[in-house]
Amino acid sequence: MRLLLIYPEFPDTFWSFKHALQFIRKRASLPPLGLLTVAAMLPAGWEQRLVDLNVCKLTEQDLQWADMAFVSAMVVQRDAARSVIGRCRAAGVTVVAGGPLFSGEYQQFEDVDHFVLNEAELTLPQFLADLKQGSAKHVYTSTEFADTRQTPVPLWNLLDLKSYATMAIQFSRGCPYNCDFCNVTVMLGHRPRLKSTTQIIAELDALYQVGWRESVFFVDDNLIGNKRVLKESLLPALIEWRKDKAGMTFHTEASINLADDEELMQLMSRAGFDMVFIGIETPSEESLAECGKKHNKNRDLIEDVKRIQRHGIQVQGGFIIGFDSDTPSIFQRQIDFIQKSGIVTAMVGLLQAPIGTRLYQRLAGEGRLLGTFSGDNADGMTNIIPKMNLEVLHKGYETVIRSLYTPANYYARVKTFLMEYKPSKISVPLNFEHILALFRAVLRLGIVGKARLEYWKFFFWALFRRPRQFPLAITFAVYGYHFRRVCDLHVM
Ligand code: B12
Ligand code: SF4
Repeated sequence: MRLLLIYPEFPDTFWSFKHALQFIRKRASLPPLGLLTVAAMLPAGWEQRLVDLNVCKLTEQDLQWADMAFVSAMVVQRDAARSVIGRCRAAGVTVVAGGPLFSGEYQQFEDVDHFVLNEAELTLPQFLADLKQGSAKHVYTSTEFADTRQTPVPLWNLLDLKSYATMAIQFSRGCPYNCDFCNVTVMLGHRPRLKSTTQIIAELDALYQVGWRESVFFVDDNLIGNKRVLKESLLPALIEWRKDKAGMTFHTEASINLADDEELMQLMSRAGFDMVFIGIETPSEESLAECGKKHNKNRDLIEDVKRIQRHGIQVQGGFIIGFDSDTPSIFQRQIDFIQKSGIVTAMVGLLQAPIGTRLYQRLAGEGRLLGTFSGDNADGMTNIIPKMNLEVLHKGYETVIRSLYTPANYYARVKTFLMEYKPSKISVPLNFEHILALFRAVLRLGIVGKARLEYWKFFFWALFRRPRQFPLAITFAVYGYHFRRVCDLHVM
């Protein structure tokens, strides 16, 4: 069997980091971990080629070579996935589709030969067995959750490592909480399913052996879903593991109650975690109650963020506008909150209702749904009929985005963050590519860029006031450039 593993192209979005990646001459921020994991579950005799359309092209030669194509995608890649499927079909290549896009809405894709949905650990073996017998069915699905202790080490050797800014590994799936807009729990359940510490060390060893030294994203829905195992097993093992290693900082996603646990923050920092994405959502207590985000209620969210920052862990934040309880005052409240928190990477989106969520069911019952979820949380679109006047909501949203990403506000936020942040000693060593990136930033942002005055003010502030964090400061300047470009695309 000759197999193509195809990952369709992402549009130009907040998280694509497309405009920032060119500074470090990388093509994509992260690899398609789902496909690499599936690749490791296939029979040994199969020949496999990975075609990640974010880093290379799908050529006619690829299509002529292949017997079969495995396509993976999330909703934001919907259009690109259609186009890939069309090309495979036209070339007579059998198409097998899986991953979050198809698990949620496979009925919308008529041209796919076989859907192998939900977690491949559960559905792929039956497909492979039927395929061998010549009796493969159209749809394979499961309502169970997989035992991740059986998940194999992803096939890293299929990747062109040089094309990626970050690598990805996964320790757990699922989240114990129950926010009504979130489809993580719909797809992956409430009980965090963990890999063993031995599995994670084996994955990191495999990455280290292929030469990876840059950052690694633990793509868990909520890394701290099982704190006991983290504290007693994984984090001590990671601290031990990195003693004779260079580089390889970690980042992840977690809930805000990380800020309540001094020991956990300390262990994470020592293990090499320097960044965490947290769903903060809103400073409005009413809206937090409405969406069931109980763990964010009745706390000083700004102080929580700062406490995490002081442990050497940068906080990225997700924010949502358009809850039923939101009034027009929410726009300024969100701006003030984000500026004060020093959350530099603030992903602000309008409330959307993904299929299968509690929110989707409630709004369907109230006749308040408008088509499907666009797949991009930060494109200023919504598939719900909000309580607030839609025009007021759109205008207010635009004001929030524009305000947060003006050079003046953006750099002010970076400074707020750098004043609070206490970096740990673990970092990715500077290399020639990083130095070149600094020169490209000077050229693009300091000479050609429209915001060059703000750039130079910030450059010298960071150089003299925060010299140890100067590389991080320049990285933020580059991210700011990306965010401004994306804002221009989405909120004009
Ligand atoms: C890493 C990640 C990203 C990375 C993407 C990196 C990349 N190159 O893929 C980044 C940070 C860029 C990202 C961004 C976004 N993401 Co994202 N992301 C994730 C995350 C946390 C992990 C994905 C992952 O690697 N999982 C590990 C692998 C092993 O799991 P998997 O891919 O699902 O694969 C398994 C099965 O699905 C199946 N499978 C997968 N593909 C295939 C293919 C075949 C043929 C077969 C047989 C089986 C199969 O087998 C695998 C093993 O069981 C998931 C949440 C999650 N837990 O999965 C969200 C998730 C995929 N993201 C999501 C969303 C909405 C986004 C954003 C729109 C905004 C946001 N909320 O962050 C943006 C849009 C992307 C963009 N660039 O514009 C949603 C997708 C919802 C959907 N139905 O599509 C998810 C599910 C989180 C959520 N519930 O909100 N994301
Ligand atoms: S805490 Fe995050 S991952 Fe967990 S249910 Fe809420 S939004 Fe989803």
